[in-house]
Amino acid sequence: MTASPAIAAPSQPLDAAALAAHIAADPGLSAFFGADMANLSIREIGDGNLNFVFHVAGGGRALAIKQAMPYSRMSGGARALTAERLTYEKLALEEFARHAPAHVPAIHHFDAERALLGQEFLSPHVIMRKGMMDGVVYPHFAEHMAAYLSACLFATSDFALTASDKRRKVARFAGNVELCEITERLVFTEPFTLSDNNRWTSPELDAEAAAIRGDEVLKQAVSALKLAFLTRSDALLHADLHTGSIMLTETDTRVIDPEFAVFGPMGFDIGMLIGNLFLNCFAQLAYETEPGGRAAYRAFVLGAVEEIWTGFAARFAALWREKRTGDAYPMRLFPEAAALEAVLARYLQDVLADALGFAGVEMIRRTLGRAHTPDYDAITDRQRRCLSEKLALSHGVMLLRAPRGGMSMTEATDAARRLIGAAPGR
Ligand code: SR1
Ligand code: MG
Repeated sequence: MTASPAIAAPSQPLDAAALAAHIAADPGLSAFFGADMANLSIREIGDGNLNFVFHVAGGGRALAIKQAMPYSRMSGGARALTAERLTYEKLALEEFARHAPAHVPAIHHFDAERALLGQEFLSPHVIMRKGMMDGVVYPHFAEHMAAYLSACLFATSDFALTASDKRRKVARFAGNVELCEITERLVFTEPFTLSDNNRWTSPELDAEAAAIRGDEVLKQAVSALKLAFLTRSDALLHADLHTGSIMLTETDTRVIDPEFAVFGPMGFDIGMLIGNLFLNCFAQLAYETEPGGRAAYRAFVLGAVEEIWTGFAARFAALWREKRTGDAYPMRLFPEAAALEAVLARYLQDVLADALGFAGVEMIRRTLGRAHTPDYDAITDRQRRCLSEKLALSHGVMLLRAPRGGMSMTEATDAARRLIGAAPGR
C-alpha cells in the first residue's frame, strides 16, 4: 500500500469553529469528548516547521489534533508540500507502536481527506528541547531512547522480518519522497555549498562556513553518508529525531512527529538524536548565569549520549542473539549465536560510525543551513551564541573528518568535553 491518492487539503488551517464542527460530526471524536462537546476548548499550539497543531480539551479529556496543510508552515504557504506526510506519520506511529508502545503517543483519529491526525495529548510532558534549555534533568531519557531505538530499528530490519514482509514495508514508505527531498537538500547538500536558503551568524561565522564549503575531505564524508541515506533500507527510521520530536517527563518519554519516516541506515536516527544532544550541550555554555553554572547539566547531556549508545548496542545485541527471525543471518544457518558474535560486533561498529557521521552533519546543518534550532536562536548575547556555534561546528567537523570506524562514543563525548574546557573564558 502507498499513501496515494493525493489528499486535497484546504488552503487555510482550520479555525476553532470549523474544528469543533468537524469533531461534532465525527462519531469517534464526539464520543471521546462525550457530554462536554458543546464546551470544547480549542487553541493552536504548534511550533514546528511544517504543520498546525490544535489542543482540544473537554470533559476532562484532551487531544492534540495535527493538521497538515498543502505547504510547509515555515514557508508561510510559499513552499507547496502535499498533506500526504500525515499518512506516513500515521503509518509510522502504528508501526512504532507495535515495537515500542510505551514510547509513542496513541492515535485517536485520522482523516486523510482533511489531513487531520488526532493523538493523545501528552501532559504534563514538555518538548525535550525546551526542558533542556530550562536545565531539566531527565534521568530515564537515555534508557528510554535506547529501548525505543533498539526495538524499532531491530523489528523493522532484515534481522527480524522475512524478506517479503520487509520489502512490502519498504515499498509502503518509499513514496514519502517529498519529505526525503527536504532532508536530502536541507541536511546533506545546501549547508555545504552556497544557497539562498542558508543562514548563519554573519560575519562572525563566515570563515568557518567558507572553510566547510571548501573542505573536500569533509564534503566527501557527507556525500558518502548521503548516499547511505539515499540507497540503504536497514530499518524504518523516524528520520527527524531531534529533541523537538521528543516529549517527556522525568519518568515518561514519547517520540512524536514521524512524518519524515522512511527506510534508511539505522545510524541516521541515532546520529540525529545525539547530534542534537551535542548541539544543546554546547549551547548550555551560553545559558550560564555564573561560570560553570550549567556544567552539571552538560555532564548529564554527554552522559546521556554515552548511555543511549551503550544501551542501544546492548539491547540490539540481545535481540540479535535471541529474536533473529528474519532473513538476514537466519537462525537456521547459525543456530549457535556465538558463531556470529564477530559479525554482530562489526555490524554495531558500522552503525556507530554512521551515527557519529550523521551527528556531525546535523550539527553543521543546524548552524549553517536553513533550519536552525531554538537552542541557539534563543541566545540573545551574540558573542556567547557565536562561541557555542563555533564549538558545535568544530565538533561536527571533527566527527566527519575522523577516520571511519576509528572513534568510540566516549571519544566523541570526550572531544566535546575538551572543546568546552579549552573555550575562551573557561
Ligand atoms: C522545511 S522542514 C525543516 C526542518 O524541520 C524538520 O523538523 C526537519 O528537521 C527539516 O529539516
Ligand atoms: Mg517535526
